[in-house]
Amino acid sequence: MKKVISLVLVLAICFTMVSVVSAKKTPDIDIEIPDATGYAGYDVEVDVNITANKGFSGLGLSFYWDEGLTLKSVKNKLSELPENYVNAAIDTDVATANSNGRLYIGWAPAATQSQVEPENITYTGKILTLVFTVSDELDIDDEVGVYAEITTCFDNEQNDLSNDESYEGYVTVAEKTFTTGDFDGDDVVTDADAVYLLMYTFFPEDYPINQPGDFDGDEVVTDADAVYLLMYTFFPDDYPIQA
Ligand SMILES: [Ca+2]
Ligand SMILES: [Ca+2]
Repeated sequence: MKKVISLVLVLAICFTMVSVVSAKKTPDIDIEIPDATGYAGYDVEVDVNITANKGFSGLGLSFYWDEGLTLKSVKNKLSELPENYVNAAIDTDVATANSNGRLYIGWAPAATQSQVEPENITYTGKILTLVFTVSDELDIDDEVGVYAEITTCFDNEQNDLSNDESYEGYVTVAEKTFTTGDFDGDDVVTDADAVYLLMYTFFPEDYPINQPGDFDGDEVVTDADAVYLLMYTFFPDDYPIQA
């Protein structure tokens, strides 16, 4: 009989534990900053993803980062907002963010249209990409952090969805093993590399690139960069590429 009772107890404990574990609440809002690999003196892209989202009508994020990273630009992926939203990320002033050591980004219903009840945004996925320049004073294997906090988050009934979490991702400095401009990996920069980069712009999965491909400095990799690289092969002095 004792054995039966202990068995029942054990089972009861197990069930309790299972229910405690399964009752662990999914956060109303959650974000992640995946780790990235960078090269000293080069730009590195750090993504910010929303991984859980109950549905918000306002969201404010605050970012800061370790010395060794300088914010260069913010690429905003949360562009398809409902009509009555403003997108504060577009107004981000990178110079101010660098001098303050903080970047604030927010999304909220536009004040002028506040009579229209805002929809809740339930988007999950990449919301923005922070582009940093990695200091050329950093050494291989150095790790520099990018940190985020949710400063405000609410839904269209003004329920507070924010939390006290802080999120972090790290850029690890790797040894630069590529020759700048050499996309096909034969160690010399030729028109074949410009063609490779052009193919990348059409079929990125079939033509993966081993290094940053933005040569004209507009922060996106397009056919213009392939043309720039081609011009470099003819006129390297007029079309310099980062060594
Ligand atoms: Ca090559
Ligand atoms: Ca470009």
